[in-house]
Amino acid sequence: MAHFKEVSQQSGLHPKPAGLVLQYGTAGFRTNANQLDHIMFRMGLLATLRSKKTKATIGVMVTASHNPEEDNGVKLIDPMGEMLTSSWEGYGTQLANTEQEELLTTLKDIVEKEAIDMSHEANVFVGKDTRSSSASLSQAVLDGIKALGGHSKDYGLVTTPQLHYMVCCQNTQGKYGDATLEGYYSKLSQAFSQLAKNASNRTDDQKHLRVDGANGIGAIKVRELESHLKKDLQLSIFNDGSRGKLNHQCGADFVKVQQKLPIGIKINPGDRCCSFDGDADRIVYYYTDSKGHFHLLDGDKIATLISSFLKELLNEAGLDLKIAVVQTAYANGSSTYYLENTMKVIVRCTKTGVKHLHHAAQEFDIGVYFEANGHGTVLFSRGAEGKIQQLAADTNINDERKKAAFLLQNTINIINQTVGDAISDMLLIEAILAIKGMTVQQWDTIYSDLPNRQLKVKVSDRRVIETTDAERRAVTPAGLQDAIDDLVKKYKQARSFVRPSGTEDVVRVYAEADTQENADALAHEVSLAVY
Ligand code: NG1
Ligand code: ZN
Repeated sequence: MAHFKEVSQQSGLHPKPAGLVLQYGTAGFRTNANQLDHIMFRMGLLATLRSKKTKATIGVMVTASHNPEEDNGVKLIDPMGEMLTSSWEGYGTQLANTEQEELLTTLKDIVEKEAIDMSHEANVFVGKDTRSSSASLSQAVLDGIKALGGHSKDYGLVTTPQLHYMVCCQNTQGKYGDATLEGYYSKLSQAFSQLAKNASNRTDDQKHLRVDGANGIGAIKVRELESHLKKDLQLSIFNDGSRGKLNHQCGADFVKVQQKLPIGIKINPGDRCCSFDGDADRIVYYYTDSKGHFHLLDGDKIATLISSFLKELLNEAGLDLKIAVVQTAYANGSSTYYLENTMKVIVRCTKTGVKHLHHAAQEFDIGVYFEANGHGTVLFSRGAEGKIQQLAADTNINDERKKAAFLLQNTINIINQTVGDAISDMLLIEAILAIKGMTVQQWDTIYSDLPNRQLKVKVSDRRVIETTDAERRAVTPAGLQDAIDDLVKKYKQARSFVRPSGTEDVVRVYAEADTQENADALAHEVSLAVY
């Protein structure tokens, strides 16, 4: 077929370094940017096949999120704006690793196995982050799409969640919104302004939020959003890319893991601040107190704030909908305890990786999911959305129920349900704090985090560690879990687990205990047991 000939010719311009093996992991492909040109071309091919197979628009995002500037990566987005289905991740790995001369055979194998009608047209949306390598790498994706005869739309610089949003809008014929940046900003900012109407007498201080943009795409996009927000929210943007390096001593991952302020931010005690990561799909909040101590409000605190807000609204609206919070093993033990025992909501724990949380959240009327690192969103089932819309349209209900239904309706509109979105989460958090008249310190006191520590350990082959029970226990190598159990017994309120990272060549160690010293000591001892 003509297209295969074109692929054969074009792939020569994006040759694979012989012997290089990479895997489609929890966040697609991610490694040093200079190893990725052939991967990008081939992911353009894969996205085109996926589009022909699903008869829908597919997304390809070029980013390495919180990784250093020298890295890059790519992930595919499925028709409803969700991550690429697991059954196709294997094709991604196959295509990535097949040597140059075998590329057509591998491609044809996939076409045959999936019974893809190659005459069907293909549409692919492409986006990229601000890394210096992203321009040429996204061009390689576009080349791959073109070689297989697919149509592409290049959104250029966008956040990861913005591209997910565009794909979903496109495939739902605009029901979710317009597949444009303007559409995205207007939908979110209008919902914010409706919610903010329910906040009384906010001072300028209360409206003021400091944002660390990680020197990445989020800084550019939050500035674009600003002009849509009018005076409802005032943003001071730091690390906007004009001086510093992407993710270097700043951004959500740095703040969460180091538990300290990012570089380049000017704050006074009590000021409310947040940090985005390099592709703006994660957010964490923080402040310093009068003694200069740093306080972090991570994904767990965010999930608690959002789920308690939603639960109160459901009560006020008189709606009987099942709400659950989905976490991973990294969730602070105090948050799980608070959610289960004080708030009495259902809590689920899944493996690390947003797609696992997303799937678990889909099982409930309302599923709030957040990784402790600040990646998360809220999913409303179709039935739940229907009931909320119906109630909002009902003229025979009292004012309290009417108001709750109105707030729920706008909460749905402010949320990007396709994936965790720093901008959308930021607006929802700001709206909740405003409506509740709550300061960041009051939010922080909902529960106290158990002191914790995360460490990375370099080992020769991290894959020797296999885990079970949502990654909370290691089954191999033999004896490792027993050693961890023995160490944990030495400390109070302690918990620890290890797992191989899906995005870096390291083993991650997590520990929590009654004091920071003990959490640090436990994490250190467990990392010695991993060697
Ligand atoms: P790995 O490297 O598999 O731990 C990290 C994050 C995940 C997820 C992915 C994708 C932690 C401990 N892990 O995965 O939660 O966000 O990156 O970006 O934060
Ligand atoms: Zn990210």
